[in-house]
Amino acid sequence: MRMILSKPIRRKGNTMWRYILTTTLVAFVGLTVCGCDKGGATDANGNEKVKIGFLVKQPEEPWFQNEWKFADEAAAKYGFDVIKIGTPDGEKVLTAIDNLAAKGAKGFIICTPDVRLGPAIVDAAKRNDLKLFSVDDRFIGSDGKPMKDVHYMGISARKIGNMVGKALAEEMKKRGWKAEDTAAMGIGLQELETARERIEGATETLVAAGFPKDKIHIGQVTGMADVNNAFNAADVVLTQHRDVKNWLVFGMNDEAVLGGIRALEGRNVGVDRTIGVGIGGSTGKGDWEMEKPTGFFAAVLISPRHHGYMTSEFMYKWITEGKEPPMTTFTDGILINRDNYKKIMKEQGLLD
Ligand code: FCA
Repeated sequence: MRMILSKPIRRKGNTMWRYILTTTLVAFVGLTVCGCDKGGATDANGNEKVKIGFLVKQPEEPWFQNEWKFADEAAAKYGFDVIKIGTPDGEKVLTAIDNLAAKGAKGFIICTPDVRLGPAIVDAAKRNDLKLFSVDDRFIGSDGKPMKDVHYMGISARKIGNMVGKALAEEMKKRGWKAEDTAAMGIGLQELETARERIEGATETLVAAGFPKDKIHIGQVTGMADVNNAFNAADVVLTQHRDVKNWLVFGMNDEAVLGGIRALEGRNVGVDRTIGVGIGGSTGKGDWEMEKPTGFFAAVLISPRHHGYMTSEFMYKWITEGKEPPMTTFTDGILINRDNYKKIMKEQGLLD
């Protein structure tokens, strides 16, 4: 290029062209670097990519890893960037929101570590001019009620709980277990509305199927609903009810049920005396990958694709087209077990 340009130009002109070329080059490099400095790649047209934050309370849990994975799929389709941040406590949430704004993000999706942080998160989003979408765990306002003015996607918790109760009752019948030999244990997380509804849903369906209400024992997790905390909650229930032969186990998620099953195994109550039905699928399937069956009998598979892909898509269109997402979206589940989980999870894009 330089050669062609320099040919017809006299020396003075030549110097001038060189100057123009050099400054253009410097400006071009400068612009590119400047784009990187703001933390953003550019799209095919050289425009800076839209950035969307995705904050989750338990980044180690497969459910949340899947949400991130599907958010990335939406990002690849539409050409935006997802900034993924694990925020296990309130301080981390607020720092993350400020950081997102500093990086030029335009909005974020969050599963909060504590639903009572709702009003503080709304304030932080407003202060930083960020659009906000809550997922999985619904914010609670200062009046103690769900914040219905914050966009939200959650699972149809009661309905999914009903599916759990039905699966437990049917399998108990199939095994011919007598009511007098059997008790049920539900592991919940009291402060979480979606968890309460899941537990209530399972309980009401068990009772409707004829299971005695006074034999349904609920344990509450302290902190996050992971297997360890659920194990501890289950241990309290089992210590209070030592004389039970067979156990039905349900909970707010797979982790809660697995905690219950591990606690039972610790007391030598194994697969022949346990029916556990989870909610999630991705963590529970670990038990189905083991050669020897455990008490984890089935799970309601819920959709991280919807909660990850769709929420990010909603947010992207909100930012770029001004299209406001629906205020509330509730998603469904599918009952899976050791025999059919591979097929169904493949169909749902959750297994290769
Ligand atoms: C809550 C639970 C998760 C998952 C999600 C849909 O956030 O903690 O395990 O069930 O709802």
